[in-house]
Amino acid sequence: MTRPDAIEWCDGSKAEYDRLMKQMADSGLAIPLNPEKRPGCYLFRSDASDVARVENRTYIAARSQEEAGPTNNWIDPDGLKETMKELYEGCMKGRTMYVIPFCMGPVGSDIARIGIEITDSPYVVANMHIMTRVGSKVLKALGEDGEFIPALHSIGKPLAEGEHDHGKWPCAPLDKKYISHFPEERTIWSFGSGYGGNALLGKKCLSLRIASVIARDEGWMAEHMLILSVINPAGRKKYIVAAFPSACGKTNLAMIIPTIPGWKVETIGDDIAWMKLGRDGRLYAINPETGFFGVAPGTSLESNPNAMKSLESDSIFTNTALTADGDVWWEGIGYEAPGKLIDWNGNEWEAGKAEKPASHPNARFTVAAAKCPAVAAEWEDPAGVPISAILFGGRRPDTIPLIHQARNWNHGVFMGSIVGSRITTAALDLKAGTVRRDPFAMLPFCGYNMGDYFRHWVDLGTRTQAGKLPEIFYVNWFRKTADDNWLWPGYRENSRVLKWVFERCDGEGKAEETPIGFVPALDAIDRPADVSAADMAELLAVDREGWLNEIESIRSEHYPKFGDRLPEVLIDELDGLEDRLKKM
Ligand code: SAT
Ligand code: MN
Repeated sequence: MTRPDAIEWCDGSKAEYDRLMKQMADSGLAIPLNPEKRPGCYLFRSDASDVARVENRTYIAARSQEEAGPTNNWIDPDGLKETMKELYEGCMKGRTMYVIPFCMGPVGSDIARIGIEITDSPYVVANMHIMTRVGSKVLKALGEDGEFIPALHSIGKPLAEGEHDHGKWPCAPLDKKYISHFPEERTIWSFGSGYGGNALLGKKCLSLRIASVIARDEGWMAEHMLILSVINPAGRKKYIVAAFPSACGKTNLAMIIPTIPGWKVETIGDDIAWMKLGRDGRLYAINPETGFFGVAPGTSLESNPNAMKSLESDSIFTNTALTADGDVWWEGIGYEAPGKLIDWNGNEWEAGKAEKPASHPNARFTVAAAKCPAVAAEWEDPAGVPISAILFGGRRPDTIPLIHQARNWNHGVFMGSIVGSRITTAALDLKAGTVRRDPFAMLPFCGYNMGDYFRHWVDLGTRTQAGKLPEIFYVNWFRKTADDNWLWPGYRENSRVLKWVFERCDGEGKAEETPIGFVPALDAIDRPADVSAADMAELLAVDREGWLNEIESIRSEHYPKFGDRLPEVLIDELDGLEDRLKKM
């Protein structure tokens, strides 16, 4: 159908990676960075139309619209296939088709899944090498009749006889981009984009949208969560997963260096967790990926030293700025731009003179997890790590305290279902100041009806003994004072909150029972130097009026979206919360 000039099977070797990188550097698509500054690193600049995931071009093409549910773009699968087949017809002419056998999760783990991505983008192959396990070892595990998830990808820019890209990022125009999922067939078809989650099909497409459907059918969880371990001064270790909407610092938390003496955090993953009940009744998590595809702007030695150290070599940068001496630079890297730069569009850029940022706000780095100084020794354990706590969170300047703990499992599921961030600039259909709900941080990533997904979470709570389930918490690093200053310093100081979570999972840690759940006692969390006792009281207070407004917004705007698919127990949780608050 796609009629490539040549077909290459990817073996996942370093030689293959180096050969493709050299080929892309020779053609002008990749810019090798200065080997004295960033050995083994390359910079790519994408087309201006191809800089992020395209949610309005992302489809869940289930058999029925009801199956896709109220939060997904649904499209009839038969019609979509016809449209896309026309686009795919001859779309790889003049290019090489790469066949990438890849595995999400450690090869041989009983929770791992194999996919085969077919792509005409050598950039995708290189990124898949870092983000997944690619090649011969996967084919061997697949054997003659193993199961795999087919994932077809094309950048959608065939070349005519004698035509060349001339170093320009090839892709199709926005109205021809399709990121399509066929959940019943467990198949992915992507066309027209070469960027991130649109093109690296092992990530959001397979490990979240398709995997969430498989997980529902098989009784496990595919979640948009980081995984970390907290180690106390006595050397005891507990594992925590956390789901936050985008722009809440998931990667920073995953790699945090605690400010509290004697405490340590190690990284297992920064984006996706697959979780399954173990034979002992506890919930075990693996990170299906092998790398980090993180947002570069804002990443600095201050905000995330472990990421910065990981990026010293052997990394791919996309849409960052280039310095005169062949290094990368981005807004928030922690130092001034060293002289004139080349911006992400390839134009000259000078600090103070340019109107736009030098790097795109969604500029990315791709780097192997193994390069992170904080990576846990057990990060690839095929059995996964036992989870003690689940954190939900969002960007909420008011109402939601710094942290509170769920009363029980269903209350925790309720917390997950109301996750959201307050938006500061009006966007799409929302006014500035409203809360954009992003339940479980899965809004763009749940491959089926989200009401059924809530029920899947409720069901998990009935499948093991209560004492074995993780404790559930809601965190909010983003509280502000009435005059718009941060109440909490965030970043590394968030480790103080992780310490309280650790203690609560041990049945320790001082807490008060309130209408919204358990809240730390005023002296339970050691205060950072710039947080006063009064600040702490404000951070931990139960804002009765704020919560009653919150309940009203959930009851009238959020929950009705899910119709009769909304589990009854979540309404019970909402009613119970309201009753307790009214008695306060
Ligand atoms: O582009 S990705 O989907 O990998 C990252 C993101 O947008 O969350
Ligand atoms: Mn993500």
